[in-house]
Amino acid sequence: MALRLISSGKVRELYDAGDDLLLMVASDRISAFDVVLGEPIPDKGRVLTAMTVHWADTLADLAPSHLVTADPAGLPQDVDALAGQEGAAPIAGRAMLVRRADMLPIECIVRGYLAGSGFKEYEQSQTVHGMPLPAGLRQADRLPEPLFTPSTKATEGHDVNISFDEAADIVGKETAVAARDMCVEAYRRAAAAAERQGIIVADTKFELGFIDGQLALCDELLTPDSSRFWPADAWAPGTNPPSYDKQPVRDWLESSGWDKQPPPPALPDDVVAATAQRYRAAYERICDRRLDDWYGA
Ligand code: PZK
Repeated sequence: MALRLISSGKVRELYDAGDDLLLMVASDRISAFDVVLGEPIPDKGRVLTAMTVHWADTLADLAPSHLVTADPAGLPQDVDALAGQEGAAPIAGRAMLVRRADMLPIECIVRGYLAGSGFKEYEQSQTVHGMPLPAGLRQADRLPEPLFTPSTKATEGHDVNISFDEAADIVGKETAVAARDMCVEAYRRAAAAAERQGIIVADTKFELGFIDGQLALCDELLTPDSSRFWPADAWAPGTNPPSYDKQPVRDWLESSGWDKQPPPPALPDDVVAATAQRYRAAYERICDRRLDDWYGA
């Protein structure tokens, strides 16, 4: 049976694998300033997949996940036909078989540090996501407690922040409470583990769904594409810390004079190589594993 494409994101594809299973394939594509660049980052798809599997395993006692397997031996036979279709790197190591879930129509974001839109809001109103915070916090400061800051999935453009009560109106109070508790605890656990490895998880986005009536972690888990990772040694409150993974791309694009409208300029080889190195280092440091030990090496 051929794998039918269900959904194509900026950097990932989702296929129907039959029997209530889906195949999620992470490409090597990279986006910056909301635009997908023309040059793939070698091994980026393997890094995202390996990290997701690492976190699904690490958090397994806290929450079930949709993951079935990333072992190429356990994937449907038809995956080999996909590589040609995508014209890209081999599928091994960047594909995950997952269980189909009834997805919650909200994004479950947890913020442990004051960054991005959270910092902008704080500057204006001393709140994050409408929640009052102590005075005197600086950009990149650690928050007193991690905050659950859900949003709705916009079909186009940026997601819209919603309050906890609005999330409860959408998914039901009981589910909203369970989602919040699961995500905040998963963030605490992952952030503490990453911190021991010298990486700050400033914030992260979870996607949850029901599988067999149980709330489960779905989608990618605590990857550079769903999280803000900062090197702890470059972290300083009052500054905007560099992104662990994408900073070479952002810096080069900023210095290129690009107006941030598509099409983006072609990335030079040295910027691609530096970025690939950062993704590899992110996996090896945060997960304390070697990328060469992951499928598809
Ligand atoms: C699901 N997405 C986002 C879009 C991607 C991913 N286990 C699941 N069951 C049902 N639906 C989804 C999942 C998961 N994960 C995830 N959309 C639907 C998405 C495009 C490409 F890889």
